[in-house]
Amino acid sequence: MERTLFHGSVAEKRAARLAHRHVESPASPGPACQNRSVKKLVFIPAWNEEQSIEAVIADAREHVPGADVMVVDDGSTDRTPELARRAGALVASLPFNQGVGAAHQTAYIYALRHGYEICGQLDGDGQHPASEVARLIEAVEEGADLAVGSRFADDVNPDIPEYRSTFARRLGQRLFSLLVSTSTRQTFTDTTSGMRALNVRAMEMFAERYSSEFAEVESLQQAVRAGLTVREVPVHMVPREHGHSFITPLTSAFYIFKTLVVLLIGQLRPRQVDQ
Ligand SMILES: Nc1nc2c(ncn2[C@@H]2O[C@H](COP(=O)(O)OP(=O)(O)OP(=O)(O)O)[C@@H](O)[C@H]2O)c(=O)[nH]1
Ligand SMILES: [Mg+2]
Repeated sequence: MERTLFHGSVAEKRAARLAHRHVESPASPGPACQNRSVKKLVFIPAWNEEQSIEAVIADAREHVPGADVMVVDDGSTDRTPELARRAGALVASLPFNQGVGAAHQTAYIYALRHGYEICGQLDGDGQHPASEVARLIEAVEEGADLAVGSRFADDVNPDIPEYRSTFARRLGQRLFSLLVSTSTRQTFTDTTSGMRALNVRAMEMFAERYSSEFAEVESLQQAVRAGLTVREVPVHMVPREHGHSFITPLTSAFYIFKTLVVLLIGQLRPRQVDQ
């Protein structure tokens, strides 16, 4: 049975827009689920990631064997959807590129409508080892509403090469961490991390309202201020092996400025709980 998720006009319009996506079944069934007690979806937002998508799907199927794997193809113009289907993933195709936040939100809506209880997410460029996403899912199973992988926290596995960011982006990340930590009264070291796991409570919130542009940073502020339990888990991430980052120094600077404005506005919204 489908759940009715959208009541507000903005959310309704967004849902209608996202509903244009086309979800196709995998070409071959995934591996046998080891733990079927909790229905899990691992999804991968992907925009022109044909060089890495098959390996990312294989990694997800290996390390989260009880989960269904879905690629949210964000209007790719390369062979990303075709290769994803061939690798055995479900494919949700957005009709045109809408930004990573819309890709995330599509997956949350899909997960809720199809009864998934936990959802894990990792990028399509191969920077997020699925074994780390499995640890985030564990954190949600242990009680977190939202678990976020942090590449800047301590206690990470020394066997995986360390992720390096540019100086400008590290500076921006420090600034976001400071602002989000102040706003939420909780310490966050990696506010732009797209490696996450969520339960139904968090998915419902983000299905209703989620920024397409400031997805990762704003969602942390939004979740904590709404009273959700958000846990940061130390993880390793690796540099991109293929393709190119969609982020340039100029877009970084502009993004930092716009995110600061969004966080300040978020700070003005009423807080739903006092911690
Ligand atoms: N940038 C961007 N990424 C998208 C979009 N839609 C889906 N994605 C996917 O979102 C993930 C994150 O994008 P990246 O450009 O790798 O962003 P990032 O990991 O923060 O940046 P890098 O560390 O430079 O790779 C990738 O899997 C993209 O394929 C979009 O519209 N813009
Ligand atoms: Mg990336």
